[in-house]
Amino acid sequence: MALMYSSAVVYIREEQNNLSAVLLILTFSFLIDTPFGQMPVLEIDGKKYAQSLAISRYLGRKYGLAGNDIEEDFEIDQIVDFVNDIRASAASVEYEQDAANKEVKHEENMKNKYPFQLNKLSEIITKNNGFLALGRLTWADFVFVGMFDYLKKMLRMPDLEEQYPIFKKPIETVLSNPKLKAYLDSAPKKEF
Ligand SMILES: N[C@@H](CCC(=O)N[C@@H](CS)C(=O)NCC(=O)O)C(=O)O
Repeated sequence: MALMYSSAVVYIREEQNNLSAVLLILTFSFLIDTPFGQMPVLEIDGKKYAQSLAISRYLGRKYGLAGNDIEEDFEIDQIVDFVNDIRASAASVEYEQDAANKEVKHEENMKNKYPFQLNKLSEIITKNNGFLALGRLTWADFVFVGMFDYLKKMLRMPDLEEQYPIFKKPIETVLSNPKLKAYLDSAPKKEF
């Protein structure tokens, strides 16, 4: 982090009066104040909570969307890790710098990874009556739905929920939560 900060300072010196340099230093100054130099960060009463899945698990436990024992918690954790594996498969393509390699990696995933991963996820959601785990609403559903637009983009499957119709169930359930709906309706729209 100190390294990031000092490189930003050097950059600023080189790019005097350059607005992007100013924005860069503001971003670094902001991130330097986070637990791991990364977003997202949740702050409650001055305490900072980092790491998206740890935050999701914490909120799930806090608000009654976790398992009732360690076996149930395990069922939630394992499906969340699996959803995160799908995200990681797609992210490894996106972060490939070489354009030709990027396409090769995408085609490999389309052939060898995504069909298995998405069919398996679809099977599990079907078995759980439209939920990710335990046949009821848990924080895993929030993780999946929160990640869904990102997944569609990264997997290059804009019709993902049409290809796997059972995915619509957790989406409908989570997004019909009145408080969440009100929040999302009033939040600024962001295109991926
Ligand atoms: N494992 C972390 C990863 C977080 C992460 O990679 N955050 C990115 C943004 S999505 C970040 O803040 N990177 C630092 C930067 O952009 O300078 C999590 O799930 O919260």
